Amino acid sequence: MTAASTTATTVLQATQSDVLQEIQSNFLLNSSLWVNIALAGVVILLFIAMGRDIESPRAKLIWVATMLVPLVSISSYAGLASGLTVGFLQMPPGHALAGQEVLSPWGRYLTWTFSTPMILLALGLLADTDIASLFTAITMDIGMCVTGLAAALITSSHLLRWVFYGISCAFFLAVLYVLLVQWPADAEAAGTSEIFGTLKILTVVLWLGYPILWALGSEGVALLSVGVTSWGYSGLDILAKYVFAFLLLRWVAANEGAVSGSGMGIGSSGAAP
Ligand code: RET
Repeated sequence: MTAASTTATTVLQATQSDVLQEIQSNFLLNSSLWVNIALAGVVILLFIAMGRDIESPRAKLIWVATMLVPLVSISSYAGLASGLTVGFLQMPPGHALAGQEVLSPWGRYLTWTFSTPMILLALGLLADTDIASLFTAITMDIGMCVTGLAAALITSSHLLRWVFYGISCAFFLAVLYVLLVQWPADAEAAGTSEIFGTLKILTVVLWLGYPILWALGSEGVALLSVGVTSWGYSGLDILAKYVFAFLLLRWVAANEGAVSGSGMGIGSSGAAP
């Protein structure tokens, strides 16, 4: 090992353990992460048990997509709690914490790129929507998460942080349009409108909390501390992921016949005519 690479390794290790120390010394932040790891573990076991008798391909696909939500979550929170996906960022001039090193749990925004499409896939399959509409919702959602990650990571310009925040909100509007306008009609035709209506309201109301929290937290105007913001996200996650997924799976397990028919031919065994 050369002297240069030894130094680089030492710096990297020092940075990650610094981050870990900072997380562990902040009880509010640390507890917001570990509570979710424990909860995701319990939820994974519960969902395995709830889905064991599901047989039809479309219902199975809904179950796998729903299972992936706590699976991604436990990995995401383990990444945050270990300090791997958390870093110190120096905020640019103009930001409320300009010049300060702020702890940024950027791994959250990264892993939403994997978890939120699963939520939408499950909802789209429940509504038995068409593939173009499903593709639109999922790609717009990925766009929202990736540009939200960019907004959090930009340290070169305060203005550009908010420009990316605005782009992310524009993607979010497209997701909301699909959820509120297109899929309710599909669910009506598929005979799943009652449960879809409940899950749609839960999703829309809770998802609106995320950009509000981002704007108020240390990434945005810094009215809320890192620990309070993290508990805010953790609380929203508990409802938007675990409670949402539990309601969906409980319904699917009890009403498998209603989601076993064919529609767009994605989750169903029969090919589209
Ligand atoms: C950000 C900031 C930029 C603007 C917008 C956002 C929206 C985030 C949302 C996240 C939902 C996450 C869920 C995670 C579950 O695993 C990125 C906060 C619009 C809606 C449901």
